[in-house]
This record gives sequence, C-alpha cells and structure tokens, in this order.
Amino acid sequence: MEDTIYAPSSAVGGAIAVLRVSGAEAGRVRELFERDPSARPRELVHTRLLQDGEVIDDCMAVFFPAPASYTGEDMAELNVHGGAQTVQRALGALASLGFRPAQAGEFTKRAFLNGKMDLSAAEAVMDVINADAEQSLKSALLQLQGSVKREITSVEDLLTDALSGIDAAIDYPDEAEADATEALPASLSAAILRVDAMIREARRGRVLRDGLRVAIVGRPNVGKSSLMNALLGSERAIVTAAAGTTRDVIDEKLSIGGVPVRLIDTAGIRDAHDEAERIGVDRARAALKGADVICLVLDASAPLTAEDEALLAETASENRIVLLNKSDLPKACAYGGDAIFASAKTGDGLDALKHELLVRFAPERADQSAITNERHIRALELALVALRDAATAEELDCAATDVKNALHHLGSITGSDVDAAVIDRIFERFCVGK
Ligand SMILES: Nc1nc2c(ncn2[C@@H]2O[C@H](COP(=O)(O)OP(=O)(O)OP(=O)(O)O)[C@@H](O)[C@H]2O)c(=O)[nH]1
Ligand SMILES: [Mg+2]
Repeated sequence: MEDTIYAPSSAVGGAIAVLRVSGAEAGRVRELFERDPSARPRELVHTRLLQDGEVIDDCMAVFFPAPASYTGEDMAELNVHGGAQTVQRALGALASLGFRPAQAGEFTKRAFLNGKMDLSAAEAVMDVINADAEQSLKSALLQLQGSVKREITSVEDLLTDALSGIDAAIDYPDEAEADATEALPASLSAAILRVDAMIREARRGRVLRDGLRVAIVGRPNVGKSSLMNALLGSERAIVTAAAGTTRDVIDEKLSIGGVPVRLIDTAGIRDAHDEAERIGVDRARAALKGADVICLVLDASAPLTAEDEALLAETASENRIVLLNKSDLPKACAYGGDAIFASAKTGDGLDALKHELLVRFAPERADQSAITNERHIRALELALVALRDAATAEELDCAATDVKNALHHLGSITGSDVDAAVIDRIFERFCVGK
C-alpha cells in the first residue's frame, strides 16, 4: 500500500498555510482534531488542532473521501495559521501519525497514476503555476482541462483505423495491388497531415511557455542596451558612450500584450578588440541563431557602416525587424528597407516595435494551439517520422510496425504508454505540495 503523505501547499509567510494529506490513512487526521472533519466530507469545518491534549491551532479542515479528490485517494486539507511555529508544529502532528513528507509533485503524480488526469494535463499543472503572461496561462489552463489529450486521441483513433485497414490488406491481399503503398488506408495520410499541423502549431505554442525570444543585435554603440532598458522600464543593462560596452548576453522576461517575451541584449558585433569582447561577440551570434525574432538595431544618426551592411545581409532571410534607433537626432542613415524609426532615449517608436513583435508572434493562432510542452513536441516529431516511414514502407507488415511505433510515441504524451523513469523525471521538476 502507498504511504500516506503530507506537505505544505501554500508559500511560506502567508497569513494562512494550507497543508495537504493524501493516502489510505488520511482519515486518521481526525485523531488530531477536536471536531472530526471526516464526519462531514467535503465541508470546511472549524475545529482545533491538538497534540498530546494541547491546542496547537484554531483552524479549518476539510476531508475528501476517495475517489472524489485531487489524487483519487482519501485526502485532507488543513488551513492553519501561517506562522512558522504553527506550521512546524502542525507538520509535526501529521508526522506523529506515521505519515511521511511528500516528494516534489507527488500529489499530482498520484492523481495521474490513479487516472484522475492524463500525463499531459498533469504536466500543465506546473505550467499554470509558472505562467507569467496572460496568454501562457490561458493555454496552460486549456491543457489542464485535457486539450492535449483530445488532440492526441483524435490522431490515435485515425491510426487505430489505419492499423485495422493494414491488417485487413495483409490478411486478404488484393492481387491487383502490387504496390504496398496503394493498399494503405486514407486514415494514415490524414493522421500524417494532422500530426504535421500539430507540430507547426506547437512551435508557436512553445512561445507561450518559454517566451518569444527576441535577440537585440547590431554593431557596437547603436543603442541596443538602451533599447532593452527602455522596453523593460529599468536600467537593467549598462549603457555608456563607448563602443563595446556590453560583453555578456543579458536575458530578461517581460509581458507584451499578454505574450511572454524574453528580451536578449547582446554585445555589439564587430571584429573584437580583446578576448572578452570576442567571446561576447560569439555569444551574440549564438543568441541570433536561437532567436524567434531578431531585432537588428541601426543608428539612424550615422551612415551605414560595413558592419551594418554585413549584419543586414546575414539576417535578411530571418524573422527580422530592422530598428532605426536615435530618431531624436538628425537623420544620416540611408537604409531604405522596411524599418521602425525609434528612440530609446525619448521612447518614440517603442509602441510600434511592441506591436510589430506581436504581429510576428501572431497570438490569435498560437492561442488555439493545444501543445506547448517541449517533451510533447519531441514525441510528436518522433511519431511523424514513424508515420512517414509507414507511408513509404515497401511491405505492409513494416507499415503496421511503423504505425504501432507512432502510437507508442503518441501514448507517451498522454501517459498511456510511458516508462516509469520518464514519469519520475517529469514530477521531480514540480514543487513540493503540488
Ligand atoms: N540620442 C540618443 N542617444 C542614444 C539613444 N540610444 C542610445 N543612445 C546613446 O548611444 C550610446 C550607446 O548606447 P548603448 O545602449 O550602450 O549601445 P549598445 O548598442 O548597447 O552598445 P554596445 O553594448 O557597446 O554594443 C550611449 O551613449 C547612449 O546614451 C537614442 O535613442 N538617442
Ligand atoms: Mg550594449
């Protein structure tokens, strides 16, 4: 039998602390109370917490009998006063019943193992907790309500159908169909299209979880760090009149129109003058490669230099925004392409930049995207490889094996087909008490 576990579920330092208990023995919390909360299931009961006859706290408690609880087990929740002394003594009282402290994510892990939620919904629990922009939260809540599972199930249904079609073709080969691919059911191609679309949507959806990575790049002294500070509304990066000020990559999160954005300020790109600057320039180039959007900054008050020209050419085919900074000074830059005219100094043009970032992100499409989790995206990619193999297999039984393989990868997303080690790794990253 599983241990009965307990943990504080609220943050330290609040007025009230929520302590959770789950497991077959959870009902034994009644031994600690003046009034037994389990006598009135699912009702918040005003009572006193006792230990060795002494009142530890005046508190509220609720008992949820299995299976109608978060974990699917008997559960109790205690609302005690939030002071460190009270919480310590209340936890001590729970330990005295033979319960053990819960591990990170153990409540949600039990909820998954007891079939209260599929694995993708369980993973969304932490995304709900960590969401730091409105759209991220919306997407995480949809996943918590089973949006990923519904998407995956619809593909699984297509593949189960494809598999029976393939089996039928193996059992009753049609002499006329010399080519195995001719005998493949239409549901296989439908599944391939669906998974392919899901991956493309997911790449956008990932932004909702991790933030839109915007790399601010350009030659030295054009005002990249000033722009970063102006967008953040704080003096986060060092700004000086000397070229080559920024050496390291500076990464800060902010929310623009409800979309999480990771702004990345980088060292000015040029032939470096010393070792530290050279490393900085290498890091700037790496940030440029990993970005979702590149914000290439030019100095509007100076003629284009060879360094500007090189960066313009290098980023021409990327998702790039050209920003002509220092619009408050007399214009001397002859850049003729599409650009946003702005000033980090006066704030002019920054709204236009924010608007353009949202356009590049296209939130109305990502909002519908069900999948944002990197693990799910990888599993979809593996499933797609297997399905493409199936579609080009020369033998029907190879195609059947490939489809089963794809089903395995899809099952790893919802947890219907997943290793215990993978499950452990997922819940290790949770916080204690969830
Ligand atoms: N007039 C004016 N000056 C600006 C503006 N933005 C930046 N500057 C000035 O330009 C100089 C360089 O600014 P930084 O923000 O350090 O430039 P950078 O691109 O980060 O430079 P490196 O880190 O050396 O690559 C500073 O003296 C800023 O005050 C602007 O919009 N208008
Ligand atoms: Mg800088």
